[in-house]
Amino acid sequence: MIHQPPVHFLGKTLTGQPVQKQVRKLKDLDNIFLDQAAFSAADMNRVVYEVFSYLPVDEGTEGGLFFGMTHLYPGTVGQEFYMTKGHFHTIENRAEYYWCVEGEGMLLMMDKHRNTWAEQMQPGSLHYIDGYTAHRVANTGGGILSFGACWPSDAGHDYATIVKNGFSRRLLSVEGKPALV
Ligand code: S6P
Ligand code: ZN
Repeated sequence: MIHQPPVHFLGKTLTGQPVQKQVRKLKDLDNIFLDQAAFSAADMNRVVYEVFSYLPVDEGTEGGLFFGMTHLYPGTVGQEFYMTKGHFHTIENRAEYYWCVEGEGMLLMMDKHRNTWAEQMQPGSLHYIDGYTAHRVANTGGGILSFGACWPSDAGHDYATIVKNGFSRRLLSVEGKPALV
């Protein structure tokens, strides 16, 4: 028997069933940015990023894989670039791949000892995120930043640790250029 694939990956996005679309607005990113005054003054309904995920098995299934495309819009809050919330995986040893399709960005990673480093994202860059490593992406360019992700279906997302403690370093826009401080 020959089957049509249920989901199509069209350049930058996914179509078909079951694709889940998630929209994160500024109001969903409370306690993420450093400059709380700039954050409060901003439009809370501003869309910061959209994620299209293909979840072919139930969340929590051991041995399966999920696939996602994230579109992160350009912008800043105070001196910080628009960025994803960032997370550890709930099953901490679960790894992930990110790869950049369009735009310019920075992948921030932080290990369990709170050492933080960054990798530059540009079209074609492939990023291996080891287990036990928090990950967050910032859009450092003037256009949209689109990247793919592939992660184990039982990884889960621990956002709370990042909301509470943040990353140990921040990516700031200093004279328009990214600086990890
Ligand atoms: C899932 C994977 C990505 C992110 C997406 C948004 O493990 O890392 O699909 O969910 O880039 O980032 P965040 O931190 O809001 O989940
Ligand atoms: Zn992840």
